[in-house]
Amino acid sequence: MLGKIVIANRGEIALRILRACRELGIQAVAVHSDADRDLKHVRLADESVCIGPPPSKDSYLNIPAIISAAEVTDSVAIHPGYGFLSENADFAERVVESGFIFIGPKPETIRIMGDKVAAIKAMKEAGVPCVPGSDGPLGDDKQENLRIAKEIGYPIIIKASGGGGGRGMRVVHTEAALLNSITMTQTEAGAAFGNSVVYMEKFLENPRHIEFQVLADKHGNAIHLGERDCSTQRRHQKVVEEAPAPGITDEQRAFVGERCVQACKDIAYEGAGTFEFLYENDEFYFIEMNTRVQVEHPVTEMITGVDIVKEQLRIAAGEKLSVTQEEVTFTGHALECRLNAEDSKTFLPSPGKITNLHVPGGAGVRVETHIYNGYVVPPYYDSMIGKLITHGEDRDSAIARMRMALHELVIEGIRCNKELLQDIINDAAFQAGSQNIHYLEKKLGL
Ligand code: MV4
Repeated sequence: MLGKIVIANRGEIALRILRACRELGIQAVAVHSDADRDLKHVRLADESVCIGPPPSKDSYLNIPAIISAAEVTDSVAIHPGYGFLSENADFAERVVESGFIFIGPKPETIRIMGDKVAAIKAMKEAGVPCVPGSDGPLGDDKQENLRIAKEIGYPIIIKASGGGGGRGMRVVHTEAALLNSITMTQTEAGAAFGNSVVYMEKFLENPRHIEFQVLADKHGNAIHLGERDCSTQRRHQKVVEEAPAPGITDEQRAFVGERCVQACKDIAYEGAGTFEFLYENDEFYFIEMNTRVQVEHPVTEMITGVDIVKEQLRIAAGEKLSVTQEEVTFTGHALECRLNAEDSKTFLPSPGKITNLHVPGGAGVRVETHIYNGYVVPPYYDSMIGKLITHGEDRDSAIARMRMALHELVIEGIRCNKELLQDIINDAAFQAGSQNIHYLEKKLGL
């Protein structure tokens, strides 16, 4: 197993990674900004190193500072968590070049998946179902672009190859608007991502967002852990996630899961990964792959019993996956609510001191958070302060436990989105399941 690792992240995921290290007997180094000295995992880690001032660009995105921290602490590996440098191929490359293990896929794999055109090409070749589209970058032949769009059929969506996660996209409803929209998306993409390559897809009007979790080791073994439904989102920020996705059959799960597994083998994928799909009219369409551990990984852990972060650490150490596909079973249903330090109605961030905290508990309730009574939520970072996860024998039971967990939760001193989460959990439309990506924004009247 790994001797000592650097946790290159903050908040709940840093604590989650620290706990996995403890279970596996790995020493852990917390790196933190000046604003994060009081983070729970910093107190609990074996060692800690301050890597810079509060702004992320000077600390959690400061590549030399993080690599230096690994050097001075004699660490052997770096876990990037999610966000920050987790999907930065240049960072992964410099980690490896500096003689450390990057806990994630190979830098080349991260680079391919960050290039959406290349990612879709690789997945299509591997037999993963994709959205009908241009199957490559758009050139400057106007007639050819008009022809491709006509063949796909309007509405179409133009996406930046360097984008992803909702950045750099434009929907086009008519032929008259196409050429201008292509030019505008190219210009914006060039400015935002330093890459003006764009591609075209059929625009799906009311899809669900369903993603498959995979794990792959360095010995050519790959498995899937089923899917999560992440359709309940606002402005590309997920709010509630669940596993399994309501209404998805065992046959659909096995079919799509096996294609994801085959794709992992074809590209020699290593580590944890997520295949993102849009799901509409009983069909799955691949859109992007994430090469990191995701915020919502616990719902998959709850229904499979597989510890995804421990698997990441084992894979990085060169061990084989601890389970085979045949050993993966799906039990019950899990929900996750993201707790944000923000106003339930205005969504304005609400940093500050937590003056009173009561955390829910009981059977089937899991809380992933770094906050504690007296903790001060800093204003510099993402507003997510924790996650409530519930598991039950079926969806209704997971919902009932989430209702109770939210009722038990007390956070005072700052605003949080507990009321919004209660509104969703108590909404008949949510309870009916199979909400699509527009559900929450429509509910909020946006
Ligand atoms: C789409 C789409 C409809 N049709 N692609 C947004 C985030 C990025 N990962 C892909 N996104 C979308 N791609 C086609 N061909 C609609 C979205 C989309 C979306 C997707 C998932 C979750 C929330 C979303 C919100 C708005 C649009």
